[in-house]
Amino acid sequence: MPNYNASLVSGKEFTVTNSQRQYVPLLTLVIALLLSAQTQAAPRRVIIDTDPGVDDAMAILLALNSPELEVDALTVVAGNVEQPQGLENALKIVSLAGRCDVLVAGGAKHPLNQKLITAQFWHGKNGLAGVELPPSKCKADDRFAPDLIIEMVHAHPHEITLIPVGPLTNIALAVSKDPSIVPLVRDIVIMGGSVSGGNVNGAAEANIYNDPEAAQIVFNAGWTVTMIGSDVGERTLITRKRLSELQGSHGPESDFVVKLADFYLTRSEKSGYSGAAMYDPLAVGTVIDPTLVTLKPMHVDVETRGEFTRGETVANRMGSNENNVLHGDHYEIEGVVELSPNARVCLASDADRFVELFITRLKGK
Ligand SMILES: [Ca+2]
Repeated sequence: MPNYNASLVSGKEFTVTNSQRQYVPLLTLVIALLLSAQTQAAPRRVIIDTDPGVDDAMAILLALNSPELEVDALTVVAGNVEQPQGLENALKIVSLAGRCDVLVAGGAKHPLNQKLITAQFWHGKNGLAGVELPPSKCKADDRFAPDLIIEMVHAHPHEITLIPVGPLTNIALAVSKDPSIVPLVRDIVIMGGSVSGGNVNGAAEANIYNDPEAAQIVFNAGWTVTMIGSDVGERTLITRKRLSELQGSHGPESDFVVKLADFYLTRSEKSGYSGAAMYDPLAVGTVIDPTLVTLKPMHVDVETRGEFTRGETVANRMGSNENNVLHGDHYEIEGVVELSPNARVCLASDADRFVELFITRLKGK
């Protein structure tokens, strides 16, 4: 029997006999199983820094139900609700999911340099759309959240991805106390900011607006921040039609998500949206599957002084600033000053594929 030409690898021809050919499908299956086992064996460690929060709760449940992630801890920051309420909410969410193995720690109770602004208007009186979950069977960790972050990053160098989905106070406190964690963090993916207008006002997105000084510290800490902004979150909507797919599935987690999303949709519809913005869940989704988003390297600074723009993320798309030099009574442009990117800014998402992922992961849970 003649040999047949099996393949060309790197331009070099090789041949496989018919007797060898029968093993090719088997070999392919073994390789696929090995790759799949490797993927399952090495989920990515994450710490979610959160102010739960309706969309926080959805983000946390997405993470807890995704085999690509190992959620080591939830660290709670004041934001949508006061910190004690946020801590109680986080504990109830992990308890609902039967995941008391996830550490839950309370952190900052107020922003670095301004008064706390809470958001019961958007998230309900208790931050969870008024849904009363059963008391938590899980207990809070005693450590202050920024200290827990520092300890865990040192315990697992280059392994932990931080996913901050609230004001950046806890993260700023952690990197200010111990800047050596910065190169030891594998990645940091935030929900916050925008490159095309805010959701608090014309300029600022809520998480950045609620602690601009902390955000400026975090963007310039020396790592590359992946920024999933509100402008993309607003184009990544869960609609009533998609929500109906969860309605019939009846598990404690999916029932909870249906109630949260219903409240959130009602509020969003009153504000003219056709669905509810998946702000925090999209940040988690980006860590699960980076192909869901389009990212562009840019340098981002946070405006901390502007009368109308405090809390705006100012993203430089050109990678440079003009260099203006004083000549007598006027300035003259003398070339440009290069700016290194400190962020990967999300410009777009594959919204349908993300919502599909979200529903698939929560269905029947
Ligand atoms: Ca949040």
